[in-house]
Amino acid sequence: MMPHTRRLAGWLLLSALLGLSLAAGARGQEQEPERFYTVQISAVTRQQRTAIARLGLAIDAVSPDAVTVTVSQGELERLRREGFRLLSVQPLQFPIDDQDYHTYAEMVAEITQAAADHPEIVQLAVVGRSIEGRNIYAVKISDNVASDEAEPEVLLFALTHAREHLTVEQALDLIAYFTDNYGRRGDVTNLVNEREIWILPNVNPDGDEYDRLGNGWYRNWRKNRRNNGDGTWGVDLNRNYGYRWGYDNVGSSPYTSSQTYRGPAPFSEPETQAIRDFALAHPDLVASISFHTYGELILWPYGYTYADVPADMTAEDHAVFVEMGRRMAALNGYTAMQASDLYPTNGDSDDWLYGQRGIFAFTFELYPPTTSPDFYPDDDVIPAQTSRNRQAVSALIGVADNPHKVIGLGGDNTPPTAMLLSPAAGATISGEVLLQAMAEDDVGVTLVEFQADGVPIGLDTSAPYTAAWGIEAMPGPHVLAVRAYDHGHNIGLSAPVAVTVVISEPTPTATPTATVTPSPTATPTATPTATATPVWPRRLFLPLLVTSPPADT
Ligand code: GEM
Ligand code: CA
Ligand code: ZN
Ligand code: CA
Repeated sequence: MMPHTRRLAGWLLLSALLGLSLAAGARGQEQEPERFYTVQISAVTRQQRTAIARLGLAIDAVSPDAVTVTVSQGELERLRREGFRLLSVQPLQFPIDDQDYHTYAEMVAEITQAAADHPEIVQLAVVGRSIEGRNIYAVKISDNVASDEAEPEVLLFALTHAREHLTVEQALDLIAYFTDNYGRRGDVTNLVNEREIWILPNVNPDGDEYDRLGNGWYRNWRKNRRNNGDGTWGVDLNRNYGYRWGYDNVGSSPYTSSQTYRGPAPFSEPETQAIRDFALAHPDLVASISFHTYGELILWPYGYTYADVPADMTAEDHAVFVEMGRRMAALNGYTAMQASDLYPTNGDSDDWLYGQRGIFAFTFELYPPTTSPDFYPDDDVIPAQTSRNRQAVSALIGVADNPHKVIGLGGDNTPPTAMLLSPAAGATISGEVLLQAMAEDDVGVTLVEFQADGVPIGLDTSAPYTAAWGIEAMPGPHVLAVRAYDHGHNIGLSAPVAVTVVISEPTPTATPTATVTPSPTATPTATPTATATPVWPRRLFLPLLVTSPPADT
């Protein structure tokens, strides 16, 4: 057909210009990437949304009056044929500037580096292989990382869907946050000590690689890279899990060409098998988050039914999902709801993780909130849109000792009491400040964080709780306080203590007795000149205050 031939010729020329190889014959059958459109379809009722879901299209976003889908040329023609009211049709935009996104190889390099930098708390594992043989990595973050301790475990996994590249960045941000702040921030240190955090940054590496054409061009790929044997490729991994798999043809599709093709059998795909086997091998897993884009949503099970509390969910568990959804949404500004309130799915990961394993399984739909810039936001949004979720994720990890405690059903809900014993309020201190605190808890204090002016200056895990603050360079008034943590990650805050620091010769013998991790001994770039003011500190101890102010609290 003429138009097709011309399009193919155009693509070949473009490929040559961009230096792309047409190795597609070896790996796929697509000689040119299909054209895709972002389409808004008028839909006001759940029934209308369901009619759209029934087409087997992947729904990107739902607003009160429209459903946004990304469709191929052929699917667009079908929508028009079947009389759907299309509010807008836009060719998919591909940003050129994607340099900061991590390819699979760059992701592997990054997590390998994290393990090398933090060997005490980071360990890599390969939990499976993709259909094309790529490793599916898990990053374990915990104290005594080499041993499987009796600690609650949390699973965070990303890139179920190939084009949702921001989710890899989300996983990498969390890895950096939990490792780089270990021994610095009390909240992070307590979570790492008291939990086992498992982060799988890329569970669909084949799709991820396939989606990336290079030079900022993408294929808008969603599924894995299964050869369906009929000229079509890919299974929707988020329809392939074995809980009520294939429950109906609305929440997943039996057709191989569909974006929501559920595969020939439950867990037919190695990528979903890897997560299934991981969850079965880790009985301490109590909560999970599957990261997707987009919509800025927090979703909880079930997807297979509209019922809020069906027979296979307890009323208590439902109340926990609602409460944790509410708490996390308050921390990241997303909207929390039951998954099927968006649209029905069957065979998704959360339904299996909860239905089969009782795990409090959430899906986060990351930035953006609406259809622009859909799956391919510019890389400059990465820092803000991933760090935004640190506290929401931490909140889920924090209650993992017993999620039912968030609705008042058992668990450790009682915060420690904490008090700064010295220095005394109103004290004038010359040189280094030695702090001592008292903390008590019904179950047990796990960590004490010392703060000056709201910023952590020292951590201690065992009584007597002490820290030394080398603030010789910062004379003036300061407010000191103590935060104590327990196994339930409850926080007790002491009364603030105001002190004044004056300049003097520091005491050379004063050293902290015990800290979790030695304070970083970062050398300042500008050393004081020899002619500088008298009795300026001999030790160039840079307090944490200067080297690493926490980004948020
Ligand atoms: C969703 S994620 C699944 C959430 N469940 C329901 N019922 N909405 C998907 O898999 O279609 C969106 C996405 O792909 O990001
Ligand atoms: Ca541990
Ligand atoms: Zn997705
Ligand atoms: Ca307690």
